[in-house]
Amino acid sequence: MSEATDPTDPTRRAGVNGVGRVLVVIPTYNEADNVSDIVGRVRRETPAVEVLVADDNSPDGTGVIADALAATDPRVHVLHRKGKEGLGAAYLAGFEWARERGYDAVVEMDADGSHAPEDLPALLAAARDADVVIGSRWTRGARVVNWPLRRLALSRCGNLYARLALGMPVSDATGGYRVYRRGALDAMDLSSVCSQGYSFQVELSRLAHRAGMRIVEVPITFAEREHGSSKMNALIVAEALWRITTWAVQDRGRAWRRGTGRAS
Ligand SMILES: Nc1nc2c(ncn2[C@@H]2O[C@H](COP(=O)(O)OP(=O)(O)OP(=O)(O)O)[C@@H](O)[C@H]2O)c(=O)[nH]1
Ligand SMILES: [Mg+2]
Repeated sequence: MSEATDPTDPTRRAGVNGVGRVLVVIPTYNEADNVSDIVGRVRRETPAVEVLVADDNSPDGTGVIADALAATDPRVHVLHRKGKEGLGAAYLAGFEWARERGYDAVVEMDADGSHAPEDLPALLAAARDADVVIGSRWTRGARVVNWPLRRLALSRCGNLYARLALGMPVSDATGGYRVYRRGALDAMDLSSVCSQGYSFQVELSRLAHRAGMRIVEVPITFAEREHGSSKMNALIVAEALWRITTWAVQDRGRAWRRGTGRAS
């Protein structure tokens, strides 16, 4: 039995101080130029964590590269999915994989290098006293590097809208660099999640907020990807706008029914 599959192995049980066993889930679609670099950086930066690459059968062979990484490092795992179903579905599958195997916390991280593994120790340190940690681009001390003005504007406006519409005290509700403690995953009704793209992050922020989870934001340095291409498109933005508006209307309806004494 290898170190990574032996539950009695002391180094494996120890995990990250104050947090426990941590699985970093990295969803990939056509990230052949990035996957080795990001997995290597995560493992070097935080040797106590394990990594799960959740690949949607990328035509560029990302899954094959990930398999080669897993073959040489027992703390790297690969979840091969049938085809492209969106970031949200890949994360939910990764969360389920982690829960089935008893991890204490799950990290969300993009494969394209936008989320620096060098920031991970700070996120994990914050997770000792939080249910959810969000690596934030829009909090004091954060930096956004090489992003075109139109992307900056989109992120700022999207976050402002999400915060006002949903009443969440979160500065970067669309950010995808996060830590969820196991208790948070258990408390949030993940079976209700319907987002596929960007709005997945907003939806999970909302679920965590509604479940009364302690959400802490940590400043990160976010950099534009250098290799490969973005999967962001107008449809993903439209989905986010539509869903945030729908949730805001539902929340107000619920508040109104509570105020008038009708059941929600
Ligand atoms: N498994 C899986 N991963 C995906 C899918 N779509 C995007 N990803 C991954 O999700 C992460 C974020 O995707 P990006 O294309 O970088 O999108 P983004 O970060 O929202 O947008 P940019 O800021 O433009 O890069 C990357 O690791 C992608 O490979 C998908 O359908 N399935
Ligand atoms: Mg990206």
